[in-house]
Amino acid sequence: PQASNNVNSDWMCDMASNMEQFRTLEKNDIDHELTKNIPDIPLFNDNEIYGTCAIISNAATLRNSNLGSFIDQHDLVLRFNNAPTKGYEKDVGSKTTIRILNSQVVSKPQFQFVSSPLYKRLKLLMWDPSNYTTSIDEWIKKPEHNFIDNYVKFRKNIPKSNFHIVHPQYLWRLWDYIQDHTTAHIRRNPPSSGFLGLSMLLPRCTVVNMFEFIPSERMTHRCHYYHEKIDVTCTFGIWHPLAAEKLLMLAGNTKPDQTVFHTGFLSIPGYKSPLC
Ligand code: NCC
Repeated sequence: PQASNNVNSDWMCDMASNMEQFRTLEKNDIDHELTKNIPDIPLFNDNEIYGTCAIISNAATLRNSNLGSFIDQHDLVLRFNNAPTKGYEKDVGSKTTIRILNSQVVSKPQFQFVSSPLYKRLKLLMWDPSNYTTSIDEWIKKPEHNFIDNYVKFRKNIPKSNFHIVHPQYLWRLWDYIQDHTTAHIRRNPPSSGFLGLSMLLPRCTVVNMFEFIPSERMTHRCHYYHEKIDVTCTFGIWHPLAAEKLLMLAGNTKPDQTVFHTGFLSIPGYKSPLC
């Protein structure tokens, strides 16, 4: 097919104008050891704009996709958590500009966050869930996962690292946005790292290509491309409002079905797009 599907980028343009701006924790948000260690440099400079951006899900359907060299051609590549590239280059590429990590990855010993080479020489952004009504003071006293020691350790080991933390209340503004654009009631749990990545990149990229967020014909019950574990909730959601996120992504997509379901990616125009 040549033409695009029914392009409905209304939600995406609405996101541009109606959603609170992506926000990371700042030094003066709270007086705490954590915020003292936030880098002086921002995650992105104001004028840091990219042409093509790729967001690589951790989905098992990436296996045998052969998308690696196409992914590596993007100006910016975003990956998640502990997803490896080594050994999987043919399918997922090798370039990584930024990683979004949930606080389990930063805190749990199994991920060896402070020592692993996976988290070096790239931008890092982490998030930790809070309750909808929790203040930032309450959250910092009792985060969901105790990531603070490892955050501080990492920052002290590598003072030049560009490693920021999502403002916990921003996650709830993003959740509000999803609920406001979804007919069904969604669970009151923060959006997944994938949707957070989209909201972070839409203002910075001319186009955001999202790989295997909508499962392609390689659909499997396995969870991740780098594990054999069977868990279909990774794809359809159990804790995050994952299905609602994916329907919004699909609503903003400009690519034909062939690209989404056969090749394995969808494409969302960035904020500066003339479509808005
Ligand atoms: O699995 P996860 O997600 O690391 O995947 C990153 C993003 O890719 C998209 N995804 C993933 C698998 C799949 N089959 N389909 C997908 O669409 C999702 O958008 C997802 O956000 C996370 O979001 O941080 C998450 O992290 C994992 C886990 O903590 C890490 O992988 C580290 O092991 C969570 N799983 C558990 O806690 C058991 C998952 O709920 C969310």
